[in-house]
Amino acid sequence: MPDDPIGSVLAAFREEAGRGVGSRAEFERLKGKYLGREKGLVPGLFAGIRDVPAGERGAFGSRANAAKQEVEGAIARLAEELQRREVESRRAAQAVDVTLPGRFARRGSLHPVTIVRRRVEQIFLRMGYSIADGPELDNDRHNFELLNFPPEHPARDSQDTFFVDRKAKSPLLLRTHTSPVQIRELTRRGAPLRIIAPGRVYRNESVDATHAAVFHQVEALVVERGISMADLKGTFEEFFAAFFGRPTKVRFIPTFFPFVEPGADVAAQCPFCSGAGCPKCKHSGWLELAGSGTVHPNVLKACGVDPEEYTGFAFGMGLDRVALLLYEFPDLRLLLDGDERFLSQFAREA
Ligand code: 2NL
Repeated sequence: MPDDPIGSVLAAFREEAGRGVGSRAEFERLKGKYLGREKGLVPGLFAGIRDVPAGERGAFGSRANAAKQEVEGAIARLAEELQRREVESRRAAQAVDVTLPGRFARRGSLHPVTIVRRRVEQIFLRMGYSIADGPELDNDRHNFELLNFPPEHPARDSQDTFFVDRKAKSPLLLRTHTSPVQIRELTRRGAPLRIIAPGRVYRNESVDATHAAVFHQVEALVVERGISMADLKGTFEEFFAAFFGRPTKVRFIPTFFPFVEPGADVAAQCPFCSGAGCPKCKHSGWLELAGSGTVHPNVLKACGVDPEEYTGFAFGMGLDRVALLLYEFPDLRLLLDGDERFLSQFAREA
């Protein structure tokens, strides 16, 4: 036992603590060495009180207590200091270097068919139509039967239609037009009615640059008292004027669809050459953009509407071809490939 065990423990502690601690491990070692319950030097001082002559024990005890307080105080300050350094180094590790160049978030763009669809929707919304939606997987009844297709009509052939379940009570198929949406809407809401039904449709076609098996259309259906082909023609004139931004002549070419009578293909005077002839209209001066007609009485009846009281017109227009016309890309398949080099060229908002 040295002459002054308290003095030498304190001196050793002051020297070590004065050097500071570089890490939590060093701190724990220092704390254990001096304050450890079993082998700590400070508790050891108290154990050594046995060897102190009886008359000096009081003074020894007071000094030992003072030493203990000094060591505990210094250890607590070292712990705080260590904690502060740890927090600081975590913060530094996460810090943002504001002088680095920023990371640019890449912005998306709208699909060309979405742009065209939204423009068409806006125009018809202004004309008082509502937008209807429905399933892409539908059945023969809604896609064909209620639309006055005879049972043996060629469109019902698997050459033209993707059937999903032929054994179902009404065979399941991928809709070949959005007419079934309109059929449901007319059945549910009745007349008068003024709707458009935009959406994706499917036909079992051999795919090439100008034919797709998956494409998009907008159909329209108006059922009111006294509706005629004249209303249909006026509607197209108003629509094309808004869509092309200029007055546009409209021509009807008689044709046949089972769900309308009479039926007409709709040609708009080519807005790119004002009818003079250009590559876009294949030098004809006209663009055939839709099929249309006045709704067949059988279709009205099938939807619970009395054809003696109400008449209607309807039309269907392909959106993919309109997009191709506006943006002049070379291949319809680009619309389905999801190639960003193509898609990122279109507007970000519309
Ligand atoms: C085309 C032809 C057309 C219709 C669609 C229709 C819908 C109902 C009743 C009657 Cl619910 N008609 N739709 C009428 C005529 C033509 O589309 O060539 N589309 C691209």
